[in-house]
Amino acid sequence: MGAAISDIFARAIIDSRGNPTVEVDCYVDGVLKGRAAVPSGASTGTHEAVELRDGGTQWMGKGVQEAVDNVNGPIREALVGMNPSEQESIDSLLIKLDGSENKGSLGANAILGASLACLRASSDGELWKHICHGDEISLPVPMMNILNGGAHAESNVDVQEFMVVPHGFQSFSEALRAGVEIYHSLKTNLKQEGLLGGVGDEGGFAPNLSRNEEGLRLVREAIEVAGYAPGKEVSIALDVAAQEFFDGSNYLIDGELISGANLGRKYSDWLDEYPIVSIEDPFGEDDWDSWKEFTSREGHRVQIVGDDLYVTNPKRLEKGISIQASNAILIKLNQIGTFTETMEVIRKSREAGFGTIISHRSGETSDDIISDLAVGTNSMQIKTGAPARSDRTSKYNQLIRISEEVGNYSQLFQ
Ligand code: 2PG
Ligand code: MG
Repeated sequence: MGAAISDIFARAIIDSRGNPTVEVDCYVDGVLKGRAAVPSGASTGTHEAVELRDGGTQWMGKGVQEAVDNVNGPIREALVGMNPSEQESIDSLLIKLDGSENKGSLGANAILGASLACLRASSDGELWKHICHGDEISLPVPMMNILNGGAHAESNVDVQEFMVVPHGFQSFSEALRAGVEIYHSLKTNLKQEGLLGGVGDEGGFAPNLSRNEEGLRLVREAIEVAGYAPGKEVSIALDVAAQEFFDGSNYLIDGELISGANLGRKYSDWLDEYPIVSIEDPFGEDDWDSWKEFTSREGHRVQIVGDDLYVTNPKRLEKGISIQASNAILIKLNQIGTFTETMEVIRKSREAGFGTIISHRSGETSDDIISDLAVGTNSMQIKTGAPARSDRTSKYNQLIRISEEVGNYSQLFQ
């Protein structure tokens, strides 16, 4: 007789934006062995798996009682008695139990919480070791979002995330230190220019700027002032999240309505001028033609990442691979809803030669599972916000702990 799940229990907790979210506990043979909390997006793709919210007046309509009840009812009933190490069977049972295309019956938030609580319960010791099965691994290069705009900030900046990518280092800890120093130098510079206001949802500063390009200038300057070489040691990554300013035909950026082709040219100008190594969601989630044109023209010199485009969904990814819409994918567990499906998407992306970036959501908890996932799958890149606020630093801090055992640092963008 192997170990058996003896109980599954869910509760509503509060996330980093002050909204309720689902947390699930998994008990094995009467002992609490695994706990997982579910994150939540703001600039969500329409093709994502469904996050069940109660609506109504309580919790501003964002309650998750129904999702919690689904875990404590049908999901618990289905999983009790199973061996927690049978992750694939657990996940396919959860998918079958839900029965819908997009996990809209039980809720992807209910399903993911259960899937990840079982994953944690099945690993004796460090989760990243459990995921990697002894394969060669390295610490991921972090994409650190230090200047926030778009749906994550109350500013006039259209681009959602201006990130620094400290790639030119021998170890994760040196890279992290560079990112932290740049974060502080940006703060000082913004203060001097009278631009320092609040911070956005992911801990980055959220100034009002005359043009989006000003964000690039400020970040490059912050890299220099901190004493690092832009492009050589530290580069820039953007998440444009362009769907947020797409009207179905044109893009409203810098106060002007422009076509996808012209937006692509604007990015090319930025690539000529700034050390940008990665651009995420440069176009809308169904504007495949613009993606394809831009990737064929610029894919040789920049990583082009699909987030809202793919929503970690194997079918959308297949389409993207077949037309070469991008050369990389953002991986978010809650966009698809189970651990097994996420691993499948990572495998498919690798086979196609796509880069993989494991990502947080703008609404987070202290759960640091994405750090273990990034190392365990050897994804080489992680995106998890500013190096500030404990919902973001919990991930960086877990990577510091892992780096005490794993010396290799990602050689990407070298
Ligand atoms: C994104 C994410 C995370 P959200 O667009 O990549 O940074 O934002 O969780 O709001 O979708
Ligand atoms: Mg994104």
